[in-house]
Amino acid sequence: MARLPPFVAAALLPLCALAADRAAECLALQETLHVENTTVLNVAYVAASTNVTTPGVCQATTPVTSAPLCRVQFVVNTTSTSAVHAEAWLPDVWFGRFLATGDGGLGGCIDYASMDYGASLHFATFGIDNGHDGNTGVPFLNHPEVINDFAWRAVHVEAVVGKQIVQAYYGTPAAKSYWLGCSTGGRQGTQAALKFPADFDGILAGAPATDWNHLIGWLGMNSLHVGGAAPADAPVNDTSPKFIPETLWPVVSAEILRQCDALDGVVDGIITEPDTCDFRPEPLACKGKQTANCLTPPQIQALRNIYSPLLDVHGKLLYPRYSPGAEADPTALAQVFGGALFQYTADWERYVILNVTSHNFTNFGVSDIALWDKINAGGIATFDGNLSAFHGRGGKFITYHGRRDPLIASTNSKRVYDLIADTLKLRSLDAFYRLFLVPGMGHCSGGVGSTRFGQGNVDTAPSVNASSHNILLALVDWVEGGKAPATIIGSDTNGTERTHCRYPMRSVWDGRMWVCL
Ligand SMILES: *[C@@H]1O[C@H](CO)[C@@H](O)[C@H](O)[C@H]1NC(C)=O
Ligand SMILES: *[C@@H]1O[C@H](CO)[C@@H](O)[C@H](O)[C@H]1NC(C)=O
Ligand SMILES: *[C@@H]1O[C@H](CO)[C@@H](O)[C@H](O)[C@H]1NC(C)=O
Ligand SMILES: *[C@@H]1O[C@H](CO)[C@@H](O)[C@H](O)[C@H]1NC(C)=O
Ligand SMILES: *[C@@H]1O[C@H](CO)[C@@H](O)[C@H](O)[C@H]1NC(C)=O
Ligand SMILES: *[C@@H]1O[C@H](CO)[C@@H](O)[C@H](O)[C@H]1NC(C)=O
Ligand SMILES: *[C@@H]1O[C@H](CO)[C@@H](O)[C@H](O)[C@H]1NC(C)=O
Ligand SMILES: *[C@@H]1O[C@H](CO)[C@@H](O)[C@H](O)[C@H]1NC(C)=O
Ligand SMILES: *[C@@H]1O[C@H](CO)[C@@H](O)[C@H](O)[C@H]1NC(C)=O
Ligand SMILES: [Ca+2]
Repeated sequence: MARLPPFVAAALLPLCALAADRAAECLALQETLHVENTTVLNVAYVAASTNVTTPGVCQATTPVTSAPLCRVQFVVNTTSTSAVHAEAWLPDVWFGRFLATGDGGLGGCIDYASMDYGASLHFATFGIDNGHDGNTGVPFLNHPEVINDFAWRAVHVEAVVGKQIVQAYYGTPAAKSYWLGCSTGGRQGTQAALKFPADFDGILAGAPATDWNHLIGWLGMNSLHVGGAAPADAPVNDTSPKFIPETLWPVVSAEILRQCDALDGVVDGIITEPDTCDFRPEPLACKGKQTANCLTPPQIQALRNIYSPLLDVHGKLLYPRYSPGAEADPTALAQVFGGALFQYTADWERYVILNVTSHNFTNFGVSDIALWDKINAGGIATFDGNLSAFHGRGGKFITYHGRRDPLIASTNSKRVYDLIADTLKLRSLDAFYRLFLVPGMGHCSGGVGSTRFGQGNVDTAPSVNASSHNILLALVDWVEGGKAPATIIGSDTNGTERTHCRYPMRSVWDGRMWVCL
């Protein structure tokens, strides 16, 4: 169980007050809250479970099950040409902890689902729009300060301003501060550990979009491998001989499983270690007069390209290959292999790198990615192994990655681990940094297997509300109780559990059960 900080009894005292008093204290923030560069937009006391909708273009509706809480919407000017919109959800029952949440994709949408999750666990929880409204790159065009917010500044502003709001509302500072995010949120958490090591005591960074320039370039290259040369906002290009239609992908996935499912000793539709899967597409080639359920030579070559690492012109690794098996996730077809160029690649190239609104992507390739590296807008790369300051201040970092992630190769999270270990000259990072690899899981959640372990996205409720099964509570126990998580137990919707291992340990079937070796 996550322990309560020592002063929590004091923090809970106001609970005895009537809800009406609580509501009045909340609404008073509209007048009493004074934080530098910050304007309070709206304050509301949310007394009971209700639905809230993201303002602006995001328009996601999320049920607030964590009520009663005080909701504060505010905006922080970061420069004269940039601002971060943010929210605080301050639960009546507060356990003395601060939690900042991150974003997804090109991320301008406050992650209400994660905010509700944090508040339900009694964190004073914050969310940000990462400095712009909506999940596209349009606001970056000729706005370098908006790029800076996205690349590194918004997470710092969230921590600095958020902690002041906690102090103002509860009358005492948060005892410990945490980060929760996945995908872009995982990159934001990593960036915070690198650039602002004092901001968070504990960071939970899922499927991090680290090595951003190479990742987004690689995703675009994957679209191009199947001929998707059109910009993302143009009609899909399914006329290329390289294009693999929707009906053929299940044939590809079945062949991948035929070759690799049993490598881990169990035929269960899960490739526990995709890095050992040496998938060969040749058996899928059309033979004789066969035209159905088989692939032409250009399609076979497309698969070879997809399942090979991306190298620069000198043969140096830019980004690991696509994970065999991950193509079975519906997001793969919807966003990467569907015939349109991956949207964020099109957006980054146009709005951040070339500063144009339209561009011909037919010849997009590693030379473009070299320019992305050179510009490295806002220091977005987030590929730096020097976590010595975060380690030195006693910070704890947990990361996790689904091995069937269709958007970010989990192999890259191993690569980041190795980079940190090399940089800090440590054989193991166990003392402060742990990576849990999750067989079968898609991007942040979902997929096949035991993918629910309290990581805070939708459909991640664990079967047991304890740090053995809940990775956020495990982080709290590590930060506050010194108890590091050796494993994390995931469950599926039926309660079937599997123990997830921390890298460099492997998940091994011993004939009876999965063990970490
Ligand atoms: C933030 O910037 C806006 C627009 O430039 C301005 O109207 C507002 O007064 C600024 N707010 C603060 C608190 O500086
Ligand atoms: C809240 O939204 C959910 C869907 O997310 C919907 O099922 C429910 O009916 C809504 N509740 C109210 C009170 O609008
Ligand atoms: C307030 O904004 C100015 C720039 O507009 C910046 O220099 C200053 O650091 C900001 N203050 C805080 C606390 O972020
Ligand atoms: C789960 O446990 C946490 C930490 O002990 C607690 O804050 C939370 O209220 C519990 N949630 C449920 C649904 O029991
Ligand atoms: C486009 O603008 C960004 C700043 O927003 C700058 O870093 C980049 O160098 C510009 N690109 C080119 C090709 O000039
Ligand atoms: C579609 O792909 C083909 C072959 O790769 C290419 O020649 C054509 O230009 C593409 N069409 C568009 C609209 O990008
Ligand atoms: C895009 O570039 C390719 C290769 O240079 C060329 O064949 C094609 O016509 C161009 N498409 C457009 C719409 O200009
Ligand atoms: C890592 O960063 C620290 C400052 O936080 C610096 O003192 C140290 O030299 C850096 N180490 C390496 C290997 O770059
Ligand atoms: C849960 O059990 C049902 C009924 O046996 C089955 O149809 C379903 O596929 C199972 N779900 C998972 C995630 O295994
Ligand atoms: Ca298997």
